[in-house]
Amino acid sequence: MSRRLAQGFTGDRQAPDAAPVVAVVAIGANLGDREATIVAALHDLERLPLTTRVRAAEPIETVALTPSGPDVDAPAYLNTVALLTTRLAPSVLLAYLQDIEARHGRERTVRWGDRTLDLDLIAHGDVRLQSPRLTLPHPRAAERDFVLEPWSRIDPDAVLPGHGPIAALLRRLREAPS
Ligand code: A4P
Ligand code: MG
Repeated sequence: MSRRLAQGFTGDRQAPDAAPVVAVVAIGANLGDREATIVAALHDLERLPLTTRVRAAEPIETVALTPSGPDVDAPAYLNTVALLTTRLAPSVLLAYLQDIEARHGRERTVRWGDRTLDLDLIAHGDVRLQSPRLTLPHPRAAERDFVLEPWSRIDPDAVLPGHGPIAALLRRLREAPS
């Protein structure tokens, strides 16, 4: 076991001999061949070190959410969620996710801009963490239908740390006036 990969760069304190945890990765794409990119990204996730299992939901088509709200004229997203069984520390996993995004042509221009691939770390076991590079759980996950819906399809009983069962979060989102 690599101590550095399990311990992280920023003191995120995953003990080197810690049991594997389930990490939740949200995947989104709204440019290029979205499906092919997502399939390739899932293969990349399967090849990560200290990671033994990757399960993903069937991708769903979603309307682009922009800083000014949902935009039906923007390219639509394919969104899915992958569950990784991993011993990688959160900060190390995030660095791998950003490397995979870059290899699939991700460019950062405007906030919430169109992208070939976005990989967000939604949760890492029950870790709660706030650092300049990484917040866990992902600060907007509880409000995101396009995260909670695919996640609930592969793990209906999942809990978002600090927010509660994702089934209840989804119900609340759908009952909220839009
Ligand atoms: N960062 C901090 N915490 C995390 C985390 N838990 N996971 C930092 C990933 N990154 C995290 O991210 C910006 C910075 O957040 C990074 O430098 C990282 O260190 P980014 O990937 O460069 O940019 P982003 O994804 O545009 O930012 P953000 O604010 O995370 O975006 P959101 O909130 O995820 O929204 N509409 C649909 N239908 N489907 C989508 O998937 N996605 C977005 C992005 C907007 N609209 C969408 C979708
Ligand atoms: Mg992102």
